[in-house]
Amino acid sequence: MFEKILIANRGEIALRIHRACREMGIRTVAVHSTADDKAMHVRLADESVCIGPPAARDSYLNIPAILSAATITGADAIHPGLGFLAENAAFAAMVEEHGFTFIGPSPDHIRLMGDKVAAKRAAVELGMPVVPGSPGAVATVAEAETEAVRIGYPVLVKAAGGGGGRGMRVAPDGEALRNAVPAAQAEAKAFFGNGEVYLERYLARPRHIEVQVLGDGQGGAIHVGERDCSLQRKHQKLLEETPSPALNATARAAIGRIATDAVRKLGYKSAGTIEFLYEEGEFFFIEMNTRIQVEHPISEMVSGIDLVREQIRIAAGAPLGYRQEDVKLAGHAIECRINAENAETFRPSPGCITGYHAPGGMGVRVDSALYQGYTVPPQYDSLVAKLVAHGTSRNECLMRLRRALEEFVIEGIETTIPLHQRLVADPDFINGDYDIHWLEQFVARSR
Ligand code: MV4
Repeated sequence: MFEKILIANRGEIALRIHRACREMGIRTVAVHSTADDKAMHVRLADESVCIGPPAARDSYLNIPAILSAATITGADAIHPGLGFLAENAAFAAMVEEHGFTFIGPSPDHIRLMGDKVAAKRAAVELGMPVVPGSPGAVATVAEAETEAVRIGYPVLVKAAGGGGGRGMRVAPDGEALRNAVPAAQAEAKAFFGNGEVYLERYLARPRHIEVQVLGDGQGGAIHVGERDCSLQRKHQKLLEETPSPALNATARAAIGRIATDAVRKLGYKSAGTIEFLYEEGEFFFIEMNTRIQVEHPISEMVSGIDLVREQIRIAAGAPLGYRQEDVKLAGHAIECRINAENAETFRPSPGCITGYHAPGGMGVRVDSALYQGYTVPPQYDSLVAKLVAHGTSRNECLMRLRRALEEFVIEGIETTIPLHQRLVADPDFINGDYDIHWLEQFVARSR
């Protein structure tokens, strides 16, 4: 097992990784920008190294500085967390070339899933259902039109280098497509340095359901249930829950089986998430994320499996500590993402935390790097806390969540807590009756 891990991240996820390391008896190295010298992840780590100025590109994305920090502190392994360098295949390769272990999948798997056209082709070969679409990238408007007629309008033009919703365009007819293709190609080229675009049938009102998987690259593969991540706005998730209110036991077992079969065939080694759109009883693969995700705690709450510990064990060469029949999913869990933003305008609200009290009690977990007197810097993501509730039923989970939202005190900055309070009181939400577009309407009418 590793003796020392460098955590190449900040905020709540850096803390989350530190906690897993501590429990495993592994020492930790924090890295930080000059804006983060008083951050909780730096305070808790055994050692810390300043790796640059506030701008992420000069610090948390500064590969030479991170590798130097690992060298001078004698770390064995590097955990990238999420965001920043977590899905950078070149970084993963460099980490290994410098003699450290990358706590994540192989560079080849990161690269494969980063190219959405290649990922979709792989998904088909792995036996996963995909959205009907062009077999690969479309090079010209003429080719796109031929494909669109075959697929049927409306179609969605997507960027191969994209993901997370950037560079997508809906084309309801041929005329729209003739504009959408060159526009999407230009945008994709400018944004991702890859101008390739492909077409899919546009699903009007799907839910976004993702399956948490673990693979050990030695034939071991499990899933830890699904998460319903449909409650999002501008591709930013607000609240996630597991199990999905939309699935019955048969559908759940089917999608879990499809995901684990794919992970095993791929020889995938680490934690990952396979994303699907779900509409009218059908699943369609869209992407695979090769990192630990923000919403991983809800899967931990229903399974009792420490996903970060499993990532570390697997990276150290251990086989998976669980077989599928050992995975018992119990009860219901919901995560509220609490951002330092105005709850109506979503304007960022960095600043000093003048008062702080986190909720606790039965079935409540808070992952946050906040403390009273800390100043939330303006340079990074606005996520400041994840409030996770667990209950034996969805209703019990919701009662605890409402109670915990009421208890939570964060003073000195604005947060999205008031929005969460409105959301958990809404009849549609209470009935589990929502799709990927529902939250936008809710925000518009609740302002
Ligand atoms: C789609 C879709 C409808 N039809 N694909 C957006 C993010 C990217 N990962 C995939 N996305 C979508 N792909 C087809 N064929 C609608 C979306 C989409 C979406 C998906 C998941 C969560 C939120 C979303 C918000 C808008 C659009």
